[in-house]
Amino acid sequence: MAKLEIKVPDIGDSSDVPVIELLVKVGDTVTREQSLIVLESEKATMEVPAPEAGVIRSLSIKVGDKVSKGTLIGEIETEAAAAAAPKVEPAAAKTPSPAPAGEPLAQAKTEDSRSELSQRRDGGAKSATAAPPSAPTQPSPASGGGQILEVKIPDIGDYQGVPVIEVLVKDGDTVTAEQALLVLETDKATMEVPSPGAGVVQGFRIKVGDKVSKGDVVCTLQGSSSGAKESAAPAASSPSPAPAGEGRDGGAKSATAAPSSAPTQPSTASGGGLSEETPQASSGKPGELPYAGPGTRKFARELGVDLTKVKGSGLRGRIVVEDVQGFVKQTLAQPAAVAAAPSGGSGIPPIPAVDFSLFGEIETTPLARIRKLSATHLHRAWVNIPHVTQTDDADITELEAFRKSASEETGTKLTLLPFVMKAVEKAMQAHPDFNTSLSPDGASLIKKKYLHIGFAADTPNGLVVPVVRDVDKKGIVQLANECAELASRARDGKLKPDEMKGGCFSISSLGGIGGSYFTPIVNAPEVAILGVSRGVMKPVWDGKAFQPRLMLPLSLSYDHRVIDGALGARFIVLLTRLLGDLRRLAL
Ligand code: CAO
Repeated sequence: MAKLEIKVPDIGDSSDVPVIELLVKVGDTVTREQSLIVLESEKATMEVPAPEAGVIRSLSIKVGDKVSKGTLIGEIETEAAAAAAPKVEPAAAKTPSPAPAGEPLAQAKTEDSRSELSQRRDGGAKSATAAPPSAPTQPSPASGGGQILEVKIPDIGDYQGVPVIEVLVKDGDTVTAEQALLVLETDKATMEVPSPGAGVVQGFRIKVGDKVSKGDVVCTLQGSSSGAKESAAPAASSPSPAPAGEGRDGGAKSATAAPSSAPTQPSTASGGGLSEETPQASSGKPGELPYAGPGTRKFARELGVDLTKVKGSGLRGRIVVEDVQGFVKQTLAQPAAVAAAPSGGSGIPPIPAVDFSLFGEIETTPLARIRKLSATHLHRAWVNIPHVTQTDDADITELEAFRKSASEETGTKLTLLPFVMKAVEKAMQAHPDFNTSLSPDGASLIKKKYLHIGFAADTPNGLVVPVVRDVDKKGIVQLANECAELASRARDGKLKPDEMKGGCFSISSLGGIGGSYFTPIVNAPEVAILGVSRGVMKPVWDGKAFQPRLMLPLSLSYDHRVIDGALGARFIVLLTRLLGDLRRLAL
């Protein structure tokens, strides 16, 4: 068993980088490469992994501390470390630890980077031949003045095939130097690739999900007069994560360095190889992108969570895994709330809650089940169906006289409802589009070869719609009896569920109560509903004089996806004729 010091590895030019998250505590058993802490510089979010598997014996830093290369993070007790200790020396040399051998390696690495980068820059600025594949840009003269820069994926260490998780620009976009073009994500780091200069994006060839490596062409930038130089300057001052790739190369070159060297590099450094003078893949918060670490991003992606909608609770609003979990819980809870709520959903802001007790005494009573169900049903129909309501008056003077005498003759109480029901049935036969439903995908019309009509019944527990079957096969007296019987059982709450299903059309009769026209809501998936109001005596001009006539206000609402205005008007005109002329109704 041996204790191994864990130190902050080479994090490029950055120093005093804040620790924003501790992912382990003393006593935790960790695996090799497991992330221990999260650092965040201006441009990079970096996770520092464990150099070996073992037990965390001490932690010397806390959230908010500022660390630089070589800062002691803590100690890990590991048998592997003890066994490997002699071999690891070169690895330690690669780490940013104060080990004497470490510095030369770290320096060499930095120098390598610089020399490679200056080559790139020289190549970019002076000649295309000098530009190696890793060069991010290849300026060439543009016909319209300025330069055409070929933007490539910069050195992202020895990582190959890094997934693109976000594309931030498209062809034709004008970008400024340093503006993020796309975001890459390794398992440990999120990196943005900024534009090497100002110009217009052309030939953008990367899409989300593509896997990219150093040197892959991203796009060209047209009209960039300052080109690579323009981008190089600001990059120089930006913190550049350590070149893990090279670090790993170093590890590979040195047999003794073995794997232990790599973990001491911040994993963000997988975006390494970045220099002060090149457009670089920088990790971390990319402009308007949600502020979250790679682990959180991965977690969010697995759940299909859009991080832009999640509020971060971490330091400076950083989104952490718990925020994503909370968002998912809240989202899952919403549909139930929306279904139960009288408003909300469909992107429509809900009606704000009001504390009515501020204005006087109140009493809150839970809604009856039927009322809650019909609220949901009506709301759904109102929101989903484009309603049109067409009104007209039917002259029922003769019908009313007949209704009264027939009631006496038959001994059956004949209200207006069965007459209206029969008239509706005849109008539906004439206009079969009223006896249809739209398929759920809205792509076809389902024609029904039966004709059942429901009627709205007002009950103490709320509105129900019993359905009279095969109206076309029944006479007025039978319809009157069935309506009375169904209405009576509806009021007593004794309707069977099946007796409220299968309707092709609905009638809502408020004539017994009063009022004139109204806007009935289509009883989906039916396509139309007739509102009947109270018949009143009105003076009607017969061409010679005003005559007192009993006029019945009718309000026909229909689904405009299925029934157009002309058909709606034809239907209601036919209905008034049928109700106005008993002979037609008898046909
Ligand atoms: N014009 C004038 N008088 C009318 C009339 C009309 N349009 N409709 C009914 N009447 C009269 C009836 O003839 C009856 O009078 P008498 O007792 O003198 O004969 C009286 O009003 C009561 O009739 P009714 O309403 O009890 O009977 P009905 O068959 O016409 O209606 C029913 C039955 C179940 C439809 C009705 O009782 C009912 O519940 N209506 C409310 C429907 C409703 O709430 N719709 C709204 C749905 S959307 O929220």
